[in-house]
Amino acid sequence: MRTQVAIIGAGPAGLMLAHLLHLAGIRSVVVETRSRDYVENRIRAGVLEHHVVDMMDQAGVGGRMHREGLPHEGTQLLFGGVLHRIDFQDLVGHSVMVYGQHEVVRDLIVARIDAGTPPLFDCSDVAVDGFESGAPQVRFNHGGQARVLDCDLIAGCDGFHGVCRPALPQGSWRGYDRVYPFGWLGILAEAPASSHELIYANHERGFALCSQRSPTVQRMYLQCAPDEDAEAWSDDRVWSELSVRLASEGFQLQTGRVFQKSVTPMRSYVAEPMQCGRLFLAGDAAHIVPPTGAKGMNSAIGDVILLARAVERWYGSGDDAGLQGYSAAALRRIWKVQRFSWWMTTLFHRFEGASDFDRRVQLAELDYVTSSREAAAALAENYVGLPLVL
Ligand code: FAS
Ligand code: PHB
Repeated sequence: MRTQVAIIGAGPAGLMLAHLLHLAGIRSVVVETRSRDYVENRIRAGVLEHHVVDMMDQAGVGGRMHREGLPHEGTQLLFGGVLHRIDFQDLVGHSVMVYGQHEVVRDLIVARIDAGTPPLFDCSDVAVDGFESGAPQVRFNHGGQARVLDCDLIAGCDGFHGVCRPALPQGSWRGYDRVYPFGWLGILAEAPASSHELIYANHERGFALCSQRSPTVQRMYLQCAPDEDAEAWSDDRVWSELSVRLASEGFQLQTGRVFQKSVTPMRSYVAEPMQCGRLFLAGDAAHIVPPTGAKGMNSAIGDVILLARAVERWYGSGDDAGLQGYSAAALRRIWKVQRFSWWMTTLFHRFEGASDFDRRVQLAELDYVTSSREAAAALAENYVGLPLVL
């Protein structure tokens, strides 16, 4: 087999990259270990930055997003039992779209199939090689057959637990890491929205987030221990804790049947550089953030927009400046995303062992952000999405 760009991973990064390259007339093959059903039903992110919304439209895959997604022009910060609105549209002239990551994945898979180049699902024993010698190769099994895919470039979009980052030569890269002492218990429930906008709550008992997936499905989160057993949380216990942490004047928690429950650990991680020879990392393969800033999927797509432009320039004119500068350009934005995600996480979560002074400073920061237009605008600018090229 031969193609121009081999893409490892059919998550948002890999699928969006394949689609953008297709629109530029560049051939690619997506190699994915899981089944189509698995990747289309993996519940993760829920908020699209305005750049991602625009890119979905420009790429011709935004139709269902506009029909089924929920535009949000602001968000609510809750502390001391009082809700404070951050008005994105008024402060920075942009909004976000509430539309599940799995929906984005579904839309992009359909686009790959319509283009006649469906991802290769259910692959195994995936290995990447030759990316330092200028003759990159991907080996894998598919349909019971050993396959070798020769290519010009490899895009490592295989997530945090993939094979591409570990394939980087020892000593050629390093990781920056922060593990948080808590996780999020996330639920999906058949219930109408409890709030017309997301609510980020700082409460003595811990963080809570009220989000949604559709007018009839709510997405809610509770700060918990990083190794919490989701099954130890009955529906009643979840609703009871959410009602305490989200309590505020005029707020009425809508409850219903919980049909999905899981615990996500919290971690910040960056691998530098994000490239080696003809191998380029994008998305969770290179960096992860705590979901407090709703940046995971958005920064993955931000990476591949940069990478697709660089690849198109290289094939179009032989100019490899974009490819050579990809990691530096992506990291300039990634580290600002890391900062914001870390800041939002420290602002809203309860840290065991925090002193009374720390707690007062946390509340003062929240008071500042909700009483200073400039501070609120800084939050809004980061939340709706920093410029793709900084
Ligand atoms: P992904 O991990 O999405 O995709 C990588 C793909 O590569 C997967 O399909 C995987 O099966 C495949 N793969 C792995 N190894 C492979 C191999 N060896 N060969 C071939 N394929 C391979 N972000 C938010 O913004 N908000 C959230 O609420 C949020 N919640 C999250 C909850 C969880 C449990 C997790 C793990 C992440 C969450 N994230 C959230 C972050 C998440 O949305 C990621 O940032 C996003 O999926 C990144 O997209 P990709 O880089 O494409 O990686
Ligand atoms: C979600 O809806 O899953 C979601 C929204 C905002 C976040 C994290 C998760 O910051």
